[in-house]
Amino acid sequence: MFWKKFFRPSVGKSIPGNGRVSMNLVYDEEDLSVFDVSSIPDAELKWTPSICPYCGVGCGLLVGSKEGKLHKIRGNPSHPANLGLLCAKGATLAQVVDTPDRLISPMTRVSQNGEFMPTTWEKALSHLSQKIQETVQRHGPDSFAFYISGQLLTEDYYVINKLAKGYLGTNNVDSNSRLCMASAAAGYTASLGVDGPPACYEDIELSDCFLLIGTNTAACHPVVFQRIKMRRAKDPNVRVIVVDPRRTQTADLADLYLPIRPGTDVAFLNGLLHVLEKEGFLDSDFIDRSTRGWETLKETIQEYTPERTAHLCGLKAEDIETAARHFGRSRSALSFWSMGLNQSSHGTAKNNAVINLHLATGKIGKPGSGPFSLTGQPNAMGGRETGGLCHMLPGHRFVANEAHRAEMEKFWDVSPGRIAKSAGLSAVELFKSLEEGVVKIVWIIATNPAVSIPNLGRLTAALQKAELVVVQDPYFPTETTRYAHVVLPAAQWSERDGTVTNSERRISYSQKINEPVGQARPDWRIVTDLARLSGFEKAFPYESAEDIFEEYKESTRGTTMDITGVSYARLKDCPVQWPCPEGGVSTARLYTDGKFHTGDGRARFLAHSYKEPAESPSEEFPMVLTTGRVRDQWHTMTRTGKVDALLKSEPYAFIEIHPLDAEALDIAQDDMVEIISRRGRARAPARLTDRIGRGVCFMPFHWGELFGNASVNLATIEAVDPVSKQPELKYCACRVEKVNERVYAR
Ligand SMILES: Nc1nc2c(c(=O)[nH]1)N[C@H]1C(S)=C(S)[C@@H](COP(=O)(O)OP(=O)(O)OC[C@H]3O[C@@H](n4cnc5c(=O)[nH]c(N)nc54)[C@H](O)[C@@H]3O)O[C@H]1N2
Ligand SMILES: Nc1nc2c(c(=O)[nH]1)N[C@H]1C(S)=C(S)[C@@H](COP(=O)(O)OP(=O)(O)OC[C@H]3O[C@@H](n4cnc5c(=O)[nH]c(N)nc54)[C@H](O)[C@@H]3O)O[C@H]1N2
Ligand code: SF4
Ligand SMILES: [Mo]
Repeated sequence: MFWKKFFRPSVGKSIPGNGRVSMNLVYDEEDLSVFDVSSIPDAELKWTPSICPYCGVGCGLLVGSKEGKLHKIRGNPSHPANLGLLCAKGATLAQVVDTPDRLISPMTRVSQNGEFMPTTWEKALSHLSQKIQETVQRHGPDSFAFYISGQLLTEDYYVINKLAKGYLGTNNVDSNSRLCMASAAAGYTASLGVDGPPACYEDIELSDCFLLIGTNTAACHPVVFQRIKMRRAKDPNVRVIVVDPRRTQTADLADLYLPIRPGTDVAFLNGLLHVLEKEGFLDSDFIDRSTRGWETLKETIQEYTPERTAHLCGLKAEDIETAARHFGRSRSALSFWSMGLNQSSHGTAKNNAVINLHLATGKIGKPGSGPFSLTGQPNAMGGRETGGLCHMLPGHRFVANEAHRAEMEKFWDVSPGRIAKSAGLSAVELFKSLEEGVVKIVWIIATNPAVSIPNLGRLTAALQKAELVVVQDPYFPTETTRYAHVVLPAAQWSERDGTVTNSERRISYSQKINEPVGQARPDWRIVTDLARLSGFEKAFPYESAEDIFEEYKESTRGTTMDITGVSYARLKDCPVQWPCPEGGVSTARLYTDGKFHTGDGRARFLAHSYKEPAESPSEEFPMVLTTGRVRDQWHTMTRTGKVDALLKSEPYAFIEIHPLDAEALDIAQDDMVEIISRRGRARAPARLTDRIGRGVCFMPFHWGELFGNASVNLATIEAVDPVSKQPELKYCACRVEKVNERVYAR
């Protein structure tokens, strides 16, 4: 294909197989034409390399455009993340950029019932700047907060953090990554010394065993799943273990599928380690040389016999033994996980428990081995690097660390003591502070909390108490703009340039392809303009995303994620994995020397016992509600919800329930049912399936008020993990009831 010339091959080899799969989860170069909505021949289009703005796989794209309009999307065969493969979401991106609901001008609310009037950028930003300064003066810096997103670019994050933490003096910058990767970040930091998955995608082709726990990889990271699938097809000795309360598309690939009782993963992982120890699969040299804390952990796992673990997790003892043997006997093993572990009131413990398996067997820092959290959003990793959470500063630094604060104060050229000493408000805390009237102004960028936060009824009511809500989004309306006083039109994906870091620590450059719709502006530009209007012209001199990147990368010099060797020019040639210091090379794997960033160089075994989730089923609420995603929709549907090809597979929200539970509740297939929890209720047609365990129901969270009004987050709980502050979106008590309403759909 002629577009191959756009990128120099960077890995020098391609994935075996032709990328075609029976369920059409993933498409290769030629198959992608099924998504073409344009008949313009390829040769007449200009092909520009880009990066998919959806999931953390970080696929490279080639975008075919003509006269500023996008027409076709292909996988970039030379991008090391996907080597030409794409899923349907990436393949239909050309259809989501110029939609009739693009926000084309800043607007201010003019009436109580939600009418907005266009205004100019100048007026909107000077009003905001004035209001923020007044409020900060009157109520202190912590009366202001940014609530941002893993879908921003690294450059956006950096500018927002610098403004808030360095110049306004508040650490109230948190992101939807708090609902997503916070437990993984906290888990890595506690176990290994710093955040960041040690393995890389190439390890998939080198691994003999895959433990997929709490991840529906087939639906949510389809291209990674395809690579796993091809690896397994190639070698009959490869073993795939899937641990999920639902028998998902991912579980269909498993040699061993374990339908775990929701919330019991710590017990399960301790149980695996128990068997690994008893059956002599541990790497005692590695334990002696490279770790601390084994004796305590060894004591903890004693009680997790296969029988007791099986009882706690609702599994068979022999399956737990088999899983441990697959893991232990394999030459190399990768563990993948995502929200099934992270979104829990014990999410950090679950992360530590997976990492323990790899440390105890020495399966880390070696080809084909390692713990490997799958990042949800395209640049959630970039957020973790730039300090995009309320307890962090750029370059893996922490707000609570005096030396780190001093380094950043010097770097940002602000007076000593300017950066506040303690962490700001994390996502759920932020909404509670709005409720209490402590935070008066919230500026929401690239996230749609009026669909995505837990206990939606309570937390969105809190938004109504704010004096000023600013929402910066490419689209209008969204569920969240309903609460806004000011809306700002953001340029999106193809309309701006900058960098993102994917799940394997790989930084890619995403190029601008077309001009922003209307008056939309890149996020970094909007925040820079605001900073300048607020009297910080000198500190915010940026005229391009590259200016910001050059400053930011200098802040990483000498840190565990040093990227001083990275430049836009280098990234345009080939994306690189951090660390990549000046004069250095891209780093595929971390900890290859068995030394960790813990001070003494040893990783930590962290021992946790199984604890019950925040809310247990009761007589009134006897079932467990778990939530998640479907393959062809992205979050709150502001983009994917407008693409016919993507709506075909799942046009409506649904509630999965086991046929025997349904029978007891007199519920038939497609009956309208309601999930009711202590907090609220969500309604959708019932889907009877034995792919879900007894006593559990599942509902996707995509369909908010504007897309069918089936917000499962009206029922979810805002309980959080004590370390990561990540909410328990995967577990709460509920009951399911039939609603006497005819379903006309289907
Ligand atoms: N199609 C699609 N892909 C996406 C996204 C999207 O919206 N749509 N979003 C992206 C983002 S931001 C993220 S964070 C990722 C999320 O990717 P995933 O984490 O793979 O997705 P989820 O569906 O949220 O949850 C994964 C699985 O966890 C299981 N689970 C629930 N409770 C438990 C439990 O207690 N233990 C275990 N072991 N498993 C449990 C659920 O049954 C579910 O199948 O996907 C990314 N990719
Ligand atoms: N029940 C339940 N709830 C969940 C989850 C779950 O598994 N279950 N998962 C949680 C997780 S892991 C996540 S990541 C969140 C995701 O939840 P959200 O972040 O709320 O979901 P999105 O729909 O991705 O919202 C992104 C918003 O940014 C806009 N946008 C897109 N590109 C740009 C841009 O370039 N600039 C700007 N300014 N805006 C842009 C989009 O139009 C959209 O309005 O949901 C969380 N909520
Ligand atoms: S796998 Fe993820 S990054 Fe790749 S095309 Fe699909 S959504 Fe985009
Ligand atoms: Mo996420």
